[in-house]
Amino acid sequence: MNLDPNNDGLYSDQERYQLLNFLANEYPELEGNYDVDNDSKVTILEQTQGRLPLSMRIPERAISSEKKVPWALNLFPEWLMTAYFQEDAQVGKLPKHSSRGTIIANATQTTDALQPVKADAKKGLNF
Ligand SMILES: [Ca+2]
Repeated sequence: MNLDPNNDGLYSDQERYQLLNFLANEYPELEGNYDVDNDSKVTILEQTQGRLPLSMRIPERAISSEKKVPWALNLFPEWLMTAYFQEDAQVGKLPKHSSRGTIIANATQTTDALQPVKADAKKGLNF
């Protein structure tokens, strides 16, 4: 079972769709119409709107299951109030950085000399 085929350590909307299908097959009480717009992706909004957080609904027997779901920082997006991912930034200077999470607070830095820089796709941001 590979729930992170793009291997970036996060759940994309396509991967979240697969993750929720897997969980619904393993734990029928988690079944739900997550993919509201039928695009074979599940956004965080689709996952969370109108229901309790996934982390509160996963049954206790999942802890002892042989089938483990890979951990990712955004496995339970409801835990992320505001998070900034290097994947959301383009290489180069960053006058702004979009956030993810329950509270969206996009970061901006208008002073050119103080703008962080992303030098490479997977080497973080330098402040
Ligand atoms: Ca969808």
